[in-house]
Amino acid sequence: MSRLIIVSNRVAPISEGGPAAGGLAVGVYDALKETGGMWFGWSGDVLASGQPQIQLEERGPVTFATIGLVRRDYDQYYRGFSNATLWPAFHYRADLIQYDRHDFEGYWRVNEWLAQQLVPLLREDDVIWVHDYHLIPFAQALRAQGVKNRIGFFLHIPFPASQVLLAVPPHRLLVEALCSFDLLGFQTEPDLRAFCDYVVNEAHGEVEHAAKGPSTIRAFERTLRAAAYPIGIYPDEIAQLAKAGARGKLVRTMKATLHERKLIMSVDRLDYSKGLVERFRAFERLLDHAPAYRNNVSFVQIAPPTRADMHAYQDIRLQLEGESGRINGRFAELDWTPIRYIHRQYERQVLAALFRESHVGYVTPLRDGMNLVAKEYVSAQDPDDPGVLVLSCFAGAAQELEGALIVNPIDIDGMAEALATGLAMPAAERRARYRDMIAQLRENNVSVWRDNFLRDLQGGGEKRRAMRAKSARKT
Ligand code: GDG
Repeated sequence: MSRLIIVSNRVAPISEGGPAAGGLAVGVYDALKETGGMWFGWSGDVLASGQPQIQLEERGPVTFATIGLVRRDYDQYYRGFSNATLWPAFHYRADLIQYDRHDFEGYWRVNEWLAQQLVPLLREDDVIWVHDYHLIPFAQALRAQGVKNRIGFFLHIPFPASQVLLAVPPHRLLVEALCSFDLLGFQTEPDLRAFCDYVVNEAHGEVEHAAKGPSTIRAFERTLRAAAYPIGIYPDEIAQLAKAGARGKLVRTMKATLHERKLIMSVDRLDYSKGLVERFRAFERLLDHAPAYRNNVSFVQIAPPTRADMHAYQDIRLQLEGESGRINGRFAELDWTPIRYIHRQYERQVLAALFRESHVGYVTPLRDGMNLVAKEYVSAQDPDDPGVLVLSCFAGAAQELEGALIVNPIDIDGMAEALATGLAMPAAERRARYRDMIAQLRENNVSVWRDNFLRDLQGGGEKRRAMRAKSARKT
């Protein structure tokens, strides 16, 4: 069996017996343990001076290979082009795109440099799986250094419609670089369609859809394949965590403070793509239009900090602090705070238990590749008395979770109505919706996601070798 090489911007901190890692990290790490291999990426360290050196750490059949970034590379590759240009563009926020040619050059340079660091560690039959928007040029950089291995790419965030992508000045270079991979994976069919649309209409390439399996793309003098692979989680593990967490002191104390009031729960990194301001306003609209909910429902928003050294993230934080203060000032009573907005991280087990205790999971991003919180919320529910998921139509998860109350996060009244519907939904309907969604989550868990992607990546390689052998026989 070939070794698997995972390349991602950050290498997930996984330690046996240590704090539980997220589903994605666990799924990828499990695959690595089965095949043996390496996880390569940035260590998270930013060096003030000196030359970064690769650190290798062996854990059984898996090698963790990490490297620091010098300050300029961090600023240009990570804060700059990845997070100030690509992140807003790919989340349809053309108004927030910042573009600086030097940052773009830095992004490209760091990809080439990272590829150079990886090359000496590679073996001929390694299969390489690159993750996310920080590393779009990675395969092209490897190919330029003579690497012939199979290389796949999975995009965790949405792929934007062409008209939005065109706002990123080097859009053509980015798509050309994507065409150096052998297999591209997107979260959803709409993302795949957006990519194919660019290939056909902007790059004048060809797309051949298959009845089953990935589409074939011909563009920039390369042939590759692309498909949607919606990422999953391990739902039964979340259910276990939720049950165990419900017995914990923190969750019991929190429940006591509710005094039988209903609970609406949200958990998101504090990111402008997550639609938090609109969500707060829709909760306010509910209190406005349905006074019976005043002092009868509490909304808990956990929003741990992320990319806090960037202006756009400082702005959204200020905006949310303003909104939660305003709404609480308007409706709070001596014994009731309508919105508990908490700007910090909690343990996974605490989150899962809070999901289980709540009546509504309120997940309304303006755009999201998938949104694992939506899947975790459903998984954490008590099958006999489940809560209701209110889910944005712009989360990738909405393509699968048909049992959710699907809302448009721009429609404040619509979201307020969905909250009211969720809070009042009879148990039989809640159970039916839950059964539908949990079956889907079990069927498409994170192992299925990983295995489907790797099967297509490796299968593509076999097909290519057979084609090469056939043409060699002809000559
Ligand atoms: C990207 C894409 C795609 C959150 N707060 C805490 C905490 N979390 C965990 C959640 C969940 C994860 O972080 C967040 O995942 P999401 O999918 O919701 O969002 P992104 O971080 O934006 O992830 C997204 C994903 O990649 C995977 O492909 O779904 O669309 O944007 O697991 O539970 N975990 C802990 N404490 C917190 O306070 N322990």
